[in-house]
Amino acid sequence: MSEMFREMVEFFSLADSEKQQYEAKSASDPIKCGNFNVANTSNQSFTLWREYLKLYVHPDFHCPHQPQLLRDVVQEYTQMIRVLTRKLIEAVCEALELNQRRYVDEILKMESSFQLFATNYYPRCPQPDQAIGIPPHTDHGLFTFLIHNGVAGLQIEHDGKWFNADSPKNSILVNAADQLEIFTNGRCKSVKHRAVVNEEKDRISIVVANGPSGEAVSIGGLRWWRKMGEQSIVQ
Ligand SMILES: O=C(O)CCC(=O)C(=O)O
Repeated sequence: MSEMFREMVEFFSLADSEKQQYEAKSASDPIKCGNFNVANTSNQSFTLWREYLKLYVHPDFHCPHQPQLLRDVVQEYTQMIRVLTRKLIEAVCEALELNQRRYVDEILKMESSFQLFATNYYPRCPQPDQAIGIPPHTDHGLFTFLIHNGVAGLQIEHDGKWFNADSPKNSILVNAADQLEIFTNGRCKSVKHRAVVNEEKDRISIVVANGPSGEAVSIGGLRWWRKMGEQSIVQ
């Protein structure tokens, strides 16, 4: 993990001219970075205090050429996360007493699953109450895996209140995401979260979002589960 954070620091320390080539032009760019802007939702405006890099890493792998070791560490880490994701899907099926575990992996076409790697750099902020790292949202995909450099900042919403998610350094925090909620017919709830900033320490988080394949036919599970005779999850 320390190698990963070293590479992220190196990326964010590159000259602006180097990073500019990856500046986000469209949401679907396979490599994009950006920084410090304003995000508007229907009823709120947020000042974002962060720099980010986002990469589509599977089924096709995209990565900047600099820093030199970035490619290798991202490839190795995301490959391991894909293995973990498939194991977690199996565990969810087991917990829900689904007998069709094999088919779930097939129907989601996990062999060619969609995977996004993102890293966020939140420098210390002189007025943390006037800005946010990332506004409240839920993630696309099935599971999101998050690690950080030992500085707290992630908050999770529960019953309309925000709680600090103080996961220890060197641990991986796993969030349920939107497609898992759909796929489990609401049994696993997609977690609403946000990142706050602080005035004392720089924070870096690394997030890997894992979805089914873009080729998978609608995982709106109900019809499929009915066909498979899994009444327990349908009800
Ligand atoms: O930095 C964090 O703790 C949260 C990151 C996050 O929610 C995201 O990248 O979508």
